[in-house]
Amino acid sequence: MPRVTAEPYEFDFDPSTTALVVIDMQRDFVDPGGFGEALGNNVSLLRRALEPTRRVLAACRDAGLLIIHTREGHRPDLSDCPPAKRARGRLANGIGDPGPMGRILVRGEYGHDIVDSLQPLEREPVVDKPGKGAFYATDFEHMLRSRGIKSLVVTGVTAEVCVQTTVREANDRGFECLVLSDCIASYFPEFYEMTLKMIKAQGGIFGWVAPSEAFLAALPAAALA
Ligand code: TIU
Repeated sequence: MPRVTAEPYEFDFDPSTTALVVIDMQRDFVDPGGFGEALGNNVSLLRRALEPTRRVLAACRDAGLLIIHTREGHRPDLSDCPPAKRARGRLANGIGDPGPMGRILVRGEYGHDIVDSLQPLEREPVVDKPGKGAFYATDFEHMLRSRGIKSLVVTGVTAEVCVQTTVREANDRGFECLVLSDCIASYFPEFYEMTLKMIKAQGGIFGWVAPSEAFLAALPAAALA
């Protein structure tokens, strides 16, 4: 079984029961001129994760791993957006309002979609989620269970919000999560660092952490081809 040199100890995984999860790499969070930047965030901190994630995505495609992408957002009528979520932040332009790249966090809008460099292939499922976690109010868990998935290799943004929420949800459901340290990112450097520390603390309370290089070194080429 492939073994990744990871923290707090080695991460063993079977490629046939492992999925790559790419969380919310959406234009509105990551691209210059999007919602995230309009809120005053420095998107370059998020963009650091793009190229390592692109390499991991390519390698997982070659290896034949299941790849699932997620997007945070809502139906155009906002019927799946809790009023509390919409009100939070007292934003002049918040969820559902016109933004620099279309209506903010609304499905079908340009800004809601995934960045060009990480666009899903036709065969790769995309989970549209109304919350921060990928499991809440989606068919994500059903897809993983249907495919016999036991382990998740986790990438995406932001570290402390959608990545952590998803990893915590996955952990409680019995999935083993390896978080790739250079493939997640936050607008807040201290939140990024603390996310990695939290996940691997106490003997891996939520999972494992490794740089993508360590995962790629362990991933057999064409594992499932
Ligand atoms: N995808 C995700 O993390 N959604 C957020 O709202 N993140 C923030 O950091 N705000």
